[in-house]
Amino acid sequence: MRFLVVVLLFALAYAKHEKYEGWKSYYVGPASAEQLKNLGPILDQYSVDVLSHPIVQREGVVLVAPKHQAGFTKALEDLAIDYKVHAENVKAALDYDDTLIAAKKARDFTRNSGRNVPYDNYQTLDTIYAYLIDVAARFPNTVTLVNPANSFEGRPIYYLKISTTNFQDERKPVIFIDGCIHAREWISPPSVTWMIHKLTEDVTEPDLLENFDWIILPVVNPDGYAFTFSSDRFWRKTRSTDNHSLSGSCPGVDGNRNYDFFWGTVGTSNSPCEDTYGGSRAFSEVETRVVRDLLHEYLHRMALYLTMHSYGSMILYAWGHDGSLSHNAFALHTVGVNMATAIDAAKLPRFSNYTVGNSVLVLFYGASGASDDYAHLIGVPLSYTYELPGLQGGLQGFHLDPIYIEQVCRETWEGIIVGARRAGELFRR
Ligand code: 0X9
Ligand code: ZN
Repeated sequence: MRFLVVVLLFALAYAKHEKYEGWKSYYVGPASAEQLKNLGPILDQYSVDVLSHPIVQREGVVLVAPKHQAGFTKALEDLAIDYKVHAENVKAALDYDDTLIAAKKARDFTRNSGRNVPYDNYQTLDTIYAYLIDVAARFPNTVTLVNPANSFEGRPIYYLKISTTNFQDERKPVIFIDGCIHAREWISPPSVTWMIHKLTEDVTEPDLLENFDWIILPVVNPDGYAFTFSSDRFWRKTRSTDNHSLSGSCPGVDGNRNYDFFWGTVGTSNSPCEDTYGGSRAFSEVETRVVRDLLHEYLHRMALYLTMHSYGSMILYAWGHDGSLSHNAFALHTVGVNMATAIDAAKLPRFSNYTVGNSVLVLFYGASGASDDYAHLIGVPLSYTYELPGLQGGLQGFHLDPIYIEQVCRETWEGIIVGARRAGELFRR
């Protein structure tokens, strides 16, 4: 019997990531703006899945299915765009990632006698939620746990309100930070939950707790996140099936194409089988409606909204559909640079410096229906997408090795400190 269980467990472990058998991943490094522009249509033509967006002179990482590999590499060669293979077999690289996660878990287990926190590894939704519930119970004077709605599949969506005055002091600016609208961007929940840690368990910047009211929503898309653990590591969307006649076989909507900002126009697909499917209408998804409602509820005093994605070490701002600049572009840029400079000063030398700018001008692709633009459109003066750091050249897997998670949390917090203080100054004025 025991033998059977072992065999079964083994079989299960090896059945994992099966979908990616034979897929390859590539570093792609456009040398000029011209090459970056030409790359866009190639990525579309070969249904390439972009894990990290290439920018000029900084390579990105993309996934390519077996049937498209020959065409894709030929197209790059024809345009003299630099590329190299990152993983010969994506399934094997994912298996390798799993061993890194398991190894760190085993090491930590002996250190902290089995207590898991969401910022020491890539943790399950249950572990993240247990932490939120625990913090709310331990810090009842400053923390309130809220479950505004459940996800499409019925999981709670949770956020924490952190405030020394229970959100009663209307003069305080509100800062709203969310994470993991894109399910596969696993570095996002640790970075966001670390902020909770820094505002509760380890307060080293008391002014941030005293002077601001915080809304922190670590996992906008719990269904998608759970699915990346159970079935498909690279799942990006929600898991809804009520958008389209094809949604039964192709579930989910790209949450960051579902907001009512030039919805359905640029860098988005109207096919539910695509990763950037925008949904049947703006705010078709309960998950994006939760974020929308929070933005509106506290809009009159919301100074800063951040949505944490990965990866690429970038801080991006409006307008993300056409590259035009908002009236607040100067403040957006200077505060963005201030945050990036603080992070760069705290980062490890092997991580890239942050790039700051309008998202179209940095990424060379427009995307409508994103949360950063929607927040800014309705009046949040400072609204940004963070693309957190990711894989560094030379590593074999796709996750940032979990040994670097805490580093990313710490350096990102340095950016938040500066961003919050600058937002506070601007808001008061
Ligand atoms: O494409 C996205 O949604 C974001 N990149 S990601 O790799 N995390 O998917 C970038 C969004 C930038 N913001 C806007 N285009 N408004
Ligand atoms: Zn993302």
